[in-house]
Amino acid sequence: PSEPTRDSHVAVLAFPFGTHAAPLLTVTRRLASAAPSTVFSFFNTAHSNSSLFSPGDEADRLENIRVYDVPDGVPEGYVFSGRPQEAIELFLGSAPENFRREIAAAETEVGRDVKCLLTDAFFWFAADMATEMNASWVAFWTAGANSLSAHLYTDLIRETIGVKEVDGRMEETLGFISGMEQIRVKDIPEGVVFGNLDSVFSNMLHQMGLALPRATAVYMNSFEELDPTLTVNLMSKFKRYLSIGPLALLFSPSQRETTLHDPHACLAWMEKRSTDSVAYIAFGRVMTPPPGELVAIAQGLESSKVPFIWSLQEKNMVHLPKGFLDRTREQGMVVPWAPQVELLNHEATGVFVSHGGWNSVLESVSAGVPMICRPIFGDHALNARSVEAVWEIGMTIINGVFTKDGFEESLDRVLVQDDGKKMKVNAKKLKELAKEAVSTEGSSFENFKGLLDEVVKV
Ligand code: U2F
Ligand code: KMP
Repeated sequence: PSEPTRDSHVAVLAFPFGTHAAPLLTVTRRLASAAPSTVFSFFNTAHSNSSLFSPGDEADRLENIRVYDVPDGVPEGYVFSGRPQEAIELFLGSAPENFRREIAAAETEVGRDVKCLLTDAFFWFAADMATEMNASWVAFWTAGANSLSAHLYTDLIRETIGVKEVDGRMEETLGFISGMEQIRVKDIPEGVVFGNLDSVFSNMLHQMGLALPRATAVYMNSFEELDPTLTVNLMSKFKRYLSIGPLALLFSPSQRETTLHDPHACLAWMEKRSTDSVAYIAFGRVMTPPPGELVAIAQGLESSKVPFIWSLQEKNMVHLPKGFLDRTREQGMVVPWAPQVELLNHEATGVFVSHGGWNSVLESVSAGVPMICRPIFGDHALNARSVEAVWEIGMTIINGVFTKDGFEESLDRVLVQDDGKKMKVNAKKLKELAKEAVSTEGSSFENFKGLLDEVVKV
């Protein structure tokens, strides 16, 4: 049987680390179901693909999404030295040529030239690729407006603040960028004015900031009303700037792409807890606080007696104090993976203790849950600063890192004190704005139509 005719062909290029590929796939699925006659070829490493698509999932796949594996760039027999970002650097080193080759193969298979590159915004080289291919470039920034702005304005920030010798200027604010008045120099991701400015990763972010104004459209998992001033600012910098989130609200739990995965029965456990009482703790996929801080979290939980669900990778459980799991069997549970969105939306959840990764922040906003943030790297400190000082829906952990007393005091502030009540009220207000944004004729609803238009037009 011959393939049905397709009007267009979109190549989707995923960044296979952190929580980047999953939201890109979510958006691809939405676009593909809205444009059934367009083919979407999804390029990602085999490793990342295997975490996105479970083997029995085949039936779930849309007919117009084709999934391709691209090499991870690790040479045969390569021995990892353990440097941070080593895997990312190897991947990026060969990504442009690998993507080019796989796209050419897909064009032959589908029988249509690619007319649009829909990529993670990190892939700044897609600007040139799109020009060569006579295709459009639509870029997905998977984090928030503040961090996007930090990379877009990197040269301006460097000229204004200086580079490297910035120790004395850490508390200064970025009043010279409209919408970043509350952000301090110390909140900016490393590699902009401090840290290693010459790493592959820092260079990628800098090049990205220079290339994105060439994109046909830049879109984000956020909503305009969350950062109204920055939205206006960024709209003036890009050809088209589209906030289409929160993605977590675009799909009711039953419609979400993954069938609910709750092997440890966290949700059943929640049923027995009272309203706003539980601390949900999780730190994303990339890094966990060091062992000493995991101990401090455990001690703080035990002495505060706050009921908890703690999502902690299996390999880190050895760091928990002796007997902790036994002693807290009634108080809470430690699980290697939790249904985060569903837990945040459960009325028993009172606080989200997080590293401040963008997906987590927006999921907390969407659920109206206040946060305690312990930033680890990249955009976390910017997100934590917005949570604390811009939206006032939470706080950065007292002392900047987990200590037993600081954690206990932070939990008390959010769960018990008047301060925490204000955070909750503000979080609920943002949740309402988020719901409006994704409802019919809301800003994100309209922006999604704009995105669809940019992606499928031939
Ligand atoms: C990178 O993000 P991370 O993986 O560090 O963290 P998040 O953006 O917070 O995303 C974590 C996701 O994993 C889900 C959770 C989020 O969607 O709901 N999850 C879950 O379902 N169950 C669990 O037990 C634990 C997590 C990067 F590190 C950040 O700096 C960036 O902001 C981010 C986006 O670019 O990508
Ligand atoms: C590994 C990762 C990420 C990272 C650093 C790593 C990642 C990510 C970011 C990031 C950096 C600056 C930003 C926003 C995000 O950094 O996934 O402004 O998104 O070592 O996986």
